[in-house]
Amino acid sequence: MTANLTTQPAWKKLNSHYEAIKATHLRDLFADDPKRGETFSLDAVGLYLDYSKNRITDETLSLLIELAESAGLKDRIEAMMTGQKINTTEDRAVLHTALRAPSGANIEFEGRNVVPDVHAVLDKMAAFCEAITSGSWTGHTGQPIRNIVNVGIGGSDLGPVMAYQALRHYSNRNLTLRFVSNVDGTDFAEATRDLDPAETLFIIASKTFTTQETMTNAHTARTWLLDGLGADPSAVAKHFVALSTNAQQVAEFGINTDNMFGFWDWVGGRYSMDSAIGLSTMLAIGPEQFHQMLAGFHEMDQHYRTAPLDKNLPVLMGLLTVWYTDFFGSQTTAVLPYDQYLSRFPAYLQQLTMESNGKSVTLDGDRVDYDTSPIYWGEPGTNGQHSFYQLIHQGTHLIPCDFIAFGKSLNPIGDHHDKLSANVFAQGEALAMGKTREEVLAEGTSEELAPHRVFEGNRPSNTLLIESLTPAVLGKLVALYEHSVFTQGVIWQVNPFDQWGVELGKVLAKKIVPELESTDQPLAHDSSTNRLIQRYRSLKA
Ligand code: G6Q
Repeated sequence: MTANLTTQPAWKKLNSHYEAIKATHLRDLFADDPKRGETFSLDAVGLYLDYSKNRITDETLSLLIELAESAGLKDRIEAMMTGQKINTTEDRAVLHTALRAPSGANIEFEGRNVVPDVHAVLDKMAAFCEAITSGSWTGHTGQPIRNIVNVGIGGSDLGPVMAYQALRHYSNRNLTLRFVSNVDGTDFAEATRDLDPAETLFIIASKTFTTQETMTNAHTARTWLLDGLGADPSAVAKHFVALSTNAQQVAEFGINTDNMFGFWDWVGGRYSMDSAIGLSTMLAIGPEQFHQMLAGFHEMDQHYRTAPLDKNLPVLMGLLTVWYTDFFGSQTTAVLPYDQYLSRFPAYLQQLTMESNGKSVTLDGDRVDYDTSPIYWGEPGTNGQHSFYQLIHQGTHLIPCDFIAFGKSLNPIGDHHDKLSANVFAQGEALAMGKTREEVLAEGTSEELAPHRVFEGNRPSNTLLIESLTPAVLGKLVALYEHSVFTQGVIWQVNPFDQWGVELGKVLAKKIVPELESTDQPLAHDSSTNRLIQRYRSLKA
């Protein structure tokens, strides 16, 4: 069976509407409506979204909203936020919004209010942070902890890395934070080469506590520590803590479960940076600011749940993504933060967006006959301008861009910030308006060079303009994209919360490890894989 989305009335209307407006230029839309910049903007929960530079009209928006309504978006949001098992392929609830609910809230899952459990863990994390920063928690030799190494991968790494970079301005500079994720030994070696084991704490972050990469790095960390501290196994207790849902595996590894910070089955890996997985973030910025971040998340959750669909930031952004992906055939979306602190934000979003909606069957198992998640990518501005922006301006692909800009710099040095901000506004303007042949010729460019210097324009972008990057704002931004992804998933009828696509490679890798360790084990792969393994064996020898 194929999915029924494209046969729905709202979809069909969008199709005809697309045919009618696909040639309309943003230049004309702005010329026809001097108030467009105001009409197509939304100021909510401290974020200002200008979405006027999108190839949309009032009609586009009402049809997209109709599509969301016919998909039952409001009910799906309620189902998610009230703990229904909407992750049907894994039979799980999806309650990351409970991780940032205020302590008095009541969110029930299987008859139990989970909010007190969430806050008990947050309190335990805060007490631990206090013990580390005050120096009352010491290492095995009595020295205070100065280095924190988070060992995790995927959802147990990308959020913590991104948040640490993003909130560095607010961080305790007495602590050195490092992140080890890759099973490539280089990652561990470089992260630890200048650290003193006596002052180093490893946070083993793994929901399952069985992930090959993380367990390999965790064992290497233990060996490194014991080699450095004289092989007394009791040292592990003072230098290792675990973030996990799997107490049994944590104990088997040798970490006292008193030093384990738990979370729950209903927290997906890529939705977990605000759970115990955020311990490194809390250590860096302190419990109070971590709570401000959670409050920011919660504000966006409330907005998503209660604001009308046409005044709802994540809904608008999600629907615009559907509009470009399925009607304009856009394959990618660029996220371009004009803030160096957000340098890892696009990488973080790659997992959030693509692992969530990179699916080709619906919840019912039917094959889709439309595109799902675009490819997300990006780099901070202005650096990207000196590299790949050429393709966004004059290439053959239509690439919707999300610009993220701030009114105030956290490092207000000279006129840097005005120059930075001038660039972000200029890029949005140039992409939308372009430069016509007439304008190019009027500047004195020769006929011969003119085609090279014409900018077609009509390239869409959103601009988020925010006062400044605070912990609360980071929470809001992450929740904005989480819910935009959910909105897209609801329209596309896919399950944004499983990731079966990563399984096959993992299973095969497990099978190949012994084949690489052996020199003569017979190989039964395809001829390409067999030859690669044989060549690897001889290179290794
Ligand atoms: C995220 C994915 C995946 C996961 C990692 C780490 O949504 O499920 O990226 O986070 O595979 O898993 P563990 O935390 O169990 O080690």
